Amino acid sequence: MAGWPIDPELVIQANRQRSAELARDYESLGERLARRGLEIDSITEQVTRFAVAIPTWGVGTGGTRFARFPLPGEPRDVFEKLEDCAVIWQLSRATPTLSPHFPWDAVDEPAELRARAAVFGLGFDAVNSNTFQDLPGQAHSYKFGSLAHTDGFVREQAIAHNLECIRIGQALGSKALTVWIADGANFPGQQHLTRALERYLASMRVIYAALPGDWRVFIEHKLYEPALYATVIADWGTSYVCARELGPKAQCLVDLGHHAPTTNIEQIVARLIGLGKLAGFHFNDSKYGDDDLDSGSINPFQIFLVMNELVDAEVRRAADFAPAYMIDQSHNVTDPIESLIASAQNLQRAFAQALLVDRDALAEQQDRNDALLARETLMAAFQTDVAPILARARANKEGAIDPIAVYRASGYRDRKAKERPQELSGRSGIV
Ligand code: RM4
Ligand code: MN
Ligand code: MN
Repeated sequence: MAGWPIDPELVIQANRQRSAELARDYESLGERLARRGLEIDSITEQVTRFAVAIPTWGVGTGGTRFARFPLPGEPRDVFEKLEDCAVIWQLSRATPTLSPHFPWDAVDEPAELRARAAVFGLGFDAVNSNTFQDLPGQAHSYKFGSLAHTDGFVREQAIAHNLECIRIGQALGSKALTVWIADGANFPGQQHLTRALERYLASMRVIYAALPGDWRVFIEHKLYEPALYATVIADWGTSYVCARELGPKAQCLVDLGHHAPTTNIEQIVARLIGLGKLAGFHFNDSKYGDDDLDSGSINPFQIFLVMNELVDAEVRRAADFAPAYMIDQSHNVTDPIESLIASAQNLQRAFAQALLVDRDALAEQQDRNDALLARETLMAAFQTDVAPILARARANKEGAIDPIAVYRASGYRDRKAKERPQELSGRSGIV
C-alpha cells in the first residue's frame, strides 16, 4: 500500500533474510502438529484473521500517579497517533482498527479522521467516553461522579457527552460505545450504595435509547480506583445486571486488570458467554491491580485460558457471541509502538494455542472426570511453540516476520523525535 509509514522495501528485505529459517521451522512444526491430527495451514489461516484494536491512548507514553517520562517523538494529536497505529498495523498485520477516546481524540471533522485512517486500511472499533476528569471550561465537575452523580445537572452533562461520543463514533464508522465510569466513594457512608446504582441505571437508559439500531453499548466494570472504597460498577455481576436491565444492545466488557488478583477471569468470561452478554475485552496484564502492563508479559497462561473459552464459544457457535477485542495498556518504560506490537503478538499466540486444543478429547475426558488427562490436553496446546505460525501469518499479509527488528532498523522513532518536538507538560497520570 502506498503511504505506509515504514518503507515496505525494508520489510521485504528483512523477510527475505529470515524466510529460509522460517520455512524450516514451519515445516517441522507442521510435522509435529500433523501427528496430533492438526493441519498447520488451516491453523495459520485462522490466525491470519485474528484482529485486535489499538487504543489511541496507548501510543503515547503512559505514567503513574507519580510521574510520566515522555518518549521523544510521541504523538501530539490523534492524527499522529493514527500514524503510529499504522506502523503497528503495517508490521504486525493483527491490528486493523483503533479504539478512540473522547475528548482526548477530539477533532473538528471526524469524517476527515476516518478518511485519513482509511488511507492505511485502518477502521474504528468501540469509542470510549470519558467522564472521569474535568476539562477546562466544563460547566460541572466530575469530582464526585458522573452518570451516578447526586446532582442531576452533572448527570445530564455526562449523558450529553456519551451521546456526543455516539455521534462522533457514527461519523467514524464505529459500532459500539464503551462506558467506564470512575463513580464511587472513597469512604464508608459517603454514598448511598443502592441509590448510586439506581442513578447510574437511569442515566444509562437515556444513553441506551440513543443507540443506533446496529450499535452496542459496552459496560466496563472495575474493582477500584479512583474510587478507593466502593466503585459503582465494581464487578461483572453488577455489570451483568445493568446490561440485562438495559436490553440486548448492552453487554459487559472485561478489562483483564479490573479484578482482584486471585479472580478466575476465564470463568467470568465463560459465564458472560453463557449468558449472551460478553461484549469484548480490554486486554492487558497485571500483577497487583489495574497495572495496564503489556498483554502476556506477566501471566500468559491466563490469556491462553481466556482464549480457550473464546475459541470454544466460537467452535460451538454460542448465541450472541461477537466479542470486540481491544488492548488497554499504559506504557511507562517502553516504546509504546514496540509494546503494542509485542502485545498483539502475544494475544495472537494465545489464540493460536487455543486453536490447538483437542476439543473432542477434552470433552470426553471431562465427561469421564479424568482430571489429569483433561489438564494435559490443555497444557499440550499451551506448551506448543506456535511462533512459526505467527510469523507465517504475518508474512502472508506482507507484515514483518520479526516486526520489532524491522521497527528498530527503520529509525521511525528518531525520525518522529525530530518531526514532533516535545511539548513540555508536567502532567502525570494514566496517559
Ligand atoms: C480505566 C479503564 C478505561 C480506560 C481508562 C483510561 O481504568 O480501563 O477503559 O479508558 O482507564
Ligand atoms: Mn479499560
Ligand atoms: Mn483500566
